[in-house]
Formats: sequence, C-alpha cells, structure tokens
Amino acid sequence: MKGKVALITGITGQDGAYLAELLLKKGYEVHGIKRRASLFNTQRIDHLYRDPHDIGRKFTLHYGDLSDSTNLIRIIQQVRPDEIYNLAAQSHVKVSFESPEYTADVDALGTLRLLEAVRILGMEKHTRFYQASTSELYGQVVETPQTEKTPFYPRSPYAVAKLYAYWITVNYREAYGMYACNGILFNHESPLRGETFVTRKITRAMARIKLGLQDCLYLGNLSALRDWGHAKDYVEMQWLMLQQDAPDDFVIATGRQHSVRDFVKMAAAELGISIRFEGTGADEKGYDAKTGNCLVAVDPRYFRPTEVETLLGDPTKARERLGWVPKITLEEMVTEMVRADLRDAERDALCKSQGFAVFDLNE
Ligand code: NDP
Ligand code: GDR
Repeated sequence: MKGKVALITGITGQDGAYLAELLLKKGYEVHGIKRRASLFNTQRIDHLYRDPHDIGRKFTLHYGDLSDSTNLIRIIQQVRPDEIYNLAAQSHVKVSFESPEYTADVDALGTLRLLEAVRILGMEKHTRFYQASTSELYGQVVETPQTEKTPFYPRSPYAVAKLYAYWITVNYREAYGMYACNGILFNHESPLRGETFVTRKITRAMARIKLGLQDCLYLGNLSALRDWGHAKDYVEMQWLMLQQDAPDDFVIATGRQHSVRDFVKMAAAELGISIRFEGTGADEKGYDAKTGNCLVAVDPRYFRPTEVETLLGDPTKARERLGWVPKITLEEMVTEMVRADLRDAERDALCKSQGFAVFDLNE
C-alpha cells in the first residue's frame, strides 16, 4: 500500500527538521519547501537528504516561498499531499517589530495562500492542514493558565499576523469543510533551536563562557515567564492532530513555568559556572569577572516595545482527547542543549588555539 504524502513548509527550521524525521520513520513520503539562499540553509535536515537521482527516495525538497502563491499552487499540484504542515514563518517576535509588513505577508497571508491553493486545486476534501499557531496569541494574558477558550490579546506584529492565520484556518474549516487544525503551541526548544531565541542564546553563551571564548552574556527581560517544552515532543502532537476523526484546535504545553533568569541558572549549574545577579529589571547586572563569576548583563536593546510577560499553558484537552503527554522534562532538555553547545564550543576553542578566528554572537 502506498504510504501517505506530507508537505512541510518551514522544513529547514527547528520543528520542520524533527517533524520530517518523525514522518519518515512512520513511512511517509516527505516533501518540504525550502527558500533559495546564497548559502546552504539545510543544516538541520542534511542527514535526511537523498540524492535526487536515487530511485524510491522518500524525501524531496522544493524551492519555494510563502509569499509566492504561484509557486505554492504548483508544488501542491505536483505533490498532491495528504497532509500539509504549515510551519514556515518569520518566527522571531522581536524581529517582527522591525519587519512588520514582511511578517504579516508570510505569517498571515502565507497561510491564506496555502489554504486557497488547496481549494483552487479542488483538494479541500482530501488534504488535511496543520497550522503552527502560538501561545503568543494570548500576549497580554487575561487568564492563567491559558486554555483553548482563553481570549487572545496579541502583543507584537508576529502575534497579530498569527492571529489572522489562526482565524483563517478556522474559517476554511467552517466554510469549506476542510480538515484544518490549529496547534496552539507554547515555547519549545532543543539543540536545533535558532541561536537568537533566548534558551539557545543562553546555552550557547554559557558553553562559550565555560571555555573562555566569551566573557559576557547580554540579555533583555530576565523576568519573562515561559512554559518551555521540547520540540521533539511537540512535533509528535502536530502529527497526532491530523490523525483524528474530526479537526480541532489544541493547546500544547507542559503546564510548568520558569523565568528567563531561572533558565540562565539551570544552564550555568549544568556547566558548574558560578553566576551572580545584581539589582532588578533594567538595572540588573550579575557578574564579577575577576572572581571568575560569569557576567550576565541586561542590555535594553533586547527589550520589546510591548512584552509578553507571562505564559503558562493548560494541556488538559490534548491529554484527555489525544492521550498526549510531554516525555522530556525541562531539566533533561537543558542538559541536552548545554551538552550540544559545549561540543560546538570545544570545536571553536580548538580552532582558536590553532590560530583561526572565531566569532562572538550577541544578537
Ligand atoms: P524556525 O524559525 O526555526 O523555522 C521557520 C521556518 O520557516 C524555516 O524553515 C524558515 O526558512 C521558514 N521560512 C521563513 N520565512 C519563509 C518564507 N517566506 N517562505 C518559506 N519559508 C519560510 O521556527 P520553529 O521551527 O521554531 O517554529 C515552526 C513554526 O511554529 C513557526 O511558524 C513558528 O512561528 C511556530 N511556533 C513556534 C514555537 C516555538 O517555540 N518554536 C511555538 C509556537 C509556534 P529558513 O531556514 O530559510 O529561514
Ligand atoms: P518568544 O521566544 O518571544 O517567546 O517567541 P524568545 O526565546 O525570543 O523570548 C522569550 C522571552 O525571553 C525574553 N528575553 C530574550 N529573548 C531573546 N530572543 N533574546 C534575549 O536576549 C532575551 N532576553 C530576554 C523575551 O523578551 C521573551 O519574553 C518564541 C518563538 O519561537 C515564536 O515563534 C513562538 O510563537 C513563541 O516562542 C511561542
């Protein structure tokens, strides 16, 4: 019997890489959309790559972009997917304040373009659709913990764009009977997380500080509270949502909350680095380089014009209806991320000791 065919947008990102791996293990034929870039951008999925000349290969990449509906229609027509996972997005909240129109085009209208492509091709009763919605929709929270029924109050151009994507997905479900779902995912991390999101920025910097490659870690709001899970657990849920009798929307979260400051302490403890925080909020500084304590300084450039101070999800519906529970704890995840970044830092330290330049990343 022919296996299912999946199309993943954003396959080169953190979730795309884990999801592609999961679907291939389940016997799917996996197609992904990657953007043309001047440098290779497929590092996260290179281990899945198969030569285009390999007969019977089950992993294929197509050039494309969510801003180009002609391209999306052509790819969907060619691939005829049973399932589409729309993970592509300009996904950085702070960057969305700097590129609001682009973020809206890709994150909001990009979702519409995909849904409409499915409809134009007459596949709305065949193709199931997953939309990567987000806890950022809750923004300025009006109730804690947040459930599927908590009202939305987006606080960034990113979140406002994702709000459109959320509702257009619901609308296509109701208007055209499409099997279309929103996964309202809270923050999820891993060693594959982009280096400018706060968890990865911390684990990477701590590993480099440990090896003397970096002196200081500059951060923004240390008091922000997040519900952090592991991306590997969360992509399983994305798949599960498309395997039900009827489409629905689900909150995916751990139900545990920690501050950015807590995360710094956990990563430092994993490496045996001593760290000291002084002051609070914008004045906060924690360091004493001379005594060997790690320097963690607050730089207001990382503050957002409007911040999401606290997020905590209630995954009861996912647990009860889908039997989903996260398997990897925050503590295990921090250990995994720190160890992976330590391996990278060791490679850089070796390069430096041999006279090659290595660069600091303070984004
Ligand atoms: P990443 O930023 O790691 O990946 C985003 C992906 O989208 C990359 O493959 C990127 O390509 C691609 N992309 C960006 N712009 C375009 C475009 N114009 N056309 C086509 N592809 C594009 O995000 P994550 O994997 O962390 O997240 C996946 C999705 O889930 C995103 O939509 C995100 O907003 C959402 N989400 C993420 C959460 C999280 O905590 N990780 C929580 C809730 C929602 P390239 O590699 O070339 O940059
Ligand atoms: P977030 O993740 O905005 O929640 O969006 P991020 O890791 O960027 O920020 C989390 C919190 O940490 C605070 N913070 C910093 N953030 C960054 N990036 N860099 C810093 O130096 C820093 N210092 C403090 C932030 O202010 C914020 O409060 C992520 C993305 O993956 C979205 O795509 C997704 O939708 C949401 O998670 C759920």
